[in-house]
Amino acid sequence: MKHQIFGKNLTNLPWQPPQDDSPVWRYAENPIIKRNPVKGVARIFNSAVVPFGDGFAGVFRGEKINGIPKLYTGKSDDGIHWSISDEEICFLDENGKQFENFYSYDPRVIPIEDKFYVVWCADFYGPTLAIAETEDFKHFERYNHPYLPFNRNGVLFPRKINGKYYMLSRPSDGGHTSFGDIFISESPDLKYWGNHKHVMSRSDIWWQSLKIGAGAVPIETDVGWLIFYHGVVNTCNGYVYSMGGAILDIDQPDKVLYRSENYFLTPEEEYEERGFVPNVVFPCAALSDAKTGRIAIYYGAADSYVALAFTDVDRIVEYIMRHNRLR
Ligand code: BMA
Repeated sequence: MKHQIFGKNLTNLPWQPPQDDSPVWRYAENPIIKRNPVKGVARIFNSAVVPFGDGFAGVFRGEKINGIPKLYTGKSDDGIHWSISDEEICFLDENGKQFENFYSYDPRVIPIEDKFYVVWCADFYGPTLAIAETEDFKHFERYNHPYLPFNRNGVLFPRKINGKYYMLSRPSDGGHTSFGDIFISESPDLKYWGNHKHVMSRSDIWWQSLKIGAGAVPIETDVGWLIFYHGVVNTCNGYVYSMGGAILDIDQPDKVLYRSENYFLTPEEEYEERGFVPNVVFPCAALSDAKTGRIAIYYGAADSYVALAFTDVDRIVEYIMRHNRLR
């Protein structure tokens, strides 16, 4: 390997070798979670998974049959076949009282030291970021509203940087936001956030010209933090969501070192082009194996399914550098 991932080995990472020289390639058996996966849940998509015990665990966005999105846990031995709980996650506040809200969606799960942190979009006089911690995917302690409305697409870095926690996010409006850049905020304790900085703007490149939002947990590499994010273009038939990537400076993660002008995936398969909301590829998680450099990306497809895609550190880092265009 020319490039290196700094992280844990994950020998049971889901994997299929590439068939061509695409920067990212889809799992042949996609989608891995189909419609009506659990009683009372019509669709699971935009969900996040992590290594847990000998297998994997995740937090899933389940759109209930009344149309309200809520979060559900899931377990898997291989990262591909998932057993999803039919009970919504019950979040407790720091005094042990139930802390729920009207809706919850687009979770990311970030392992930091010996805990897992869930960041998602919840209702607080409009959509904004919520944070909870868990060690066992059974008990979840939710922090009192860490962000003001409106904000979405919050993703924590998987370790402290210069002694602080960092979060990427995308300030928005209360609806189907028609603008948006990626910002970064820092915190001493994950509860109080400040020292906000701008990281990346939407671009004049068409696929990411309307808005962008952080997706998977950043992966630490020898070149910098590798991020997979979504970019949106507005067309005469509505928004189209694609996946792209960039590399941020290791010690100053508000600095973009490289950014691919090309998308890695755009809606092309039936399960991406057709669904509850057509033409959506929405990454929310990435698992990596430091030993082999392999990366598995989980993304929501057409607001209807969970799908899986792969790349490896050499291929994706080289691709981003070769197609670098910062604006
Ligand atoms: C965004 C979010 C995502 C969704 C996307 C496309 O605003 O709500 O959850 O996947 O729209 O509908």
